[in-house]
Amino acid sequence: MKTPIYFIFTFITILILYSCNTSKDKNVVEVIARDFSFEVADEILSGWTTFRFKNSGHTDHFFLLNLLPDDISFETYHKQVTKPFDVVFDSIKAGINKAEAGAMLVEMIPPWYFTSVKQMGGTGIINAGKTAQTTMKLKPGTYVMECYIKEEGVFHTALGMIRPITVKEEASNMEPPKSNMDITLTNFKIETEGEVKPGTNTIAVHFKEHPEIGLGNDVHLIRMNDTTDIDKVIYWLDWMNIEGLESPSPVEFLGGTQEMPVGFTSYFTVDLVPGNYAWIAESSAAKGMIKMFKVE
Ligand SMILES: [Cu+2]
Repeated sequence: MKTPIYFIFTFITILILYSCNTSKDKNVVEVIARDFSFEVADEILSGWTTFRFKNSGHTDHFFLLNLLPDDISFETYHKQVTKPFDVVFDSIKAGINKAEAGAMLVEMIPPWYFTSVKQMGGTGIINAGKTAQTTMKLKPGTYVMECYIKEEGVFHTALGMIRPITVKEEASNMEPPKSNMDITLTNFKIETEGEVKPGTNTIAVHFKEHPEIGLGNDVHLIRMNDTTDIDKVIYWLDWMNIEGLESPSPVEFLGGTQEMPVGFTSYFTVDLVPGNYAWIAESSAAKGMIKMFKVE
């Protein structure tokens, strides 16, 4: 006959196995943004990964992940891709126009950047003190984590917010999260299906199209108030403008997702209270990629 001790022992064993399995299934990477660096593990698992991004700085930050081709090192990327952006922005400050700046970038940046570097997501912009959460599927490789908000006309990358991260062959068992709303990004539209509600929301973002030139499509979430000037926000999101991406931002930023390749989906989680909001894309807000909505 089975004694009560037997049942208690079985119950505890099941509980331990269940908790081990649950922690194995959750692949959460903590990232802390400071002014101006990222605190994060050097190596992380591949597969579905949730990034919890805490902005512990005094200014706006985000992160994006670029997957490097196998034969390109972080140092090469930093020297040949990141530095030219500093040079080009200095030239914009000195008076060249956007078309000239675009041509200068194409000339300075090696062709492998345009053909072989893949943007693999990241969080939208968040203000100081906030936390953002995003989930995406990553394959093994060397990634660059960066933030290019500006501080007195200097990109955060130039101040230290850039670093390599190795995504290992060893994969997580994690499944993608369940979402209560879907966003599809096309040229040049933000299409939504489902609704957000007060409380915690998980939004799936599907990348269906990207512009042929310039930055790809991404989406940020902003909360507006009576004094929000949306034209100012659109202007601010263009890094080629002198005050573009210069902290502090002209509106409250609550996260979102950075670009991923066509066919990919990323997820992000946000806590919302009633108010007026908008989905907005960094590069193409001026072309119509903005969608206002209310949370009631
Ligand atoms: Cu930053």
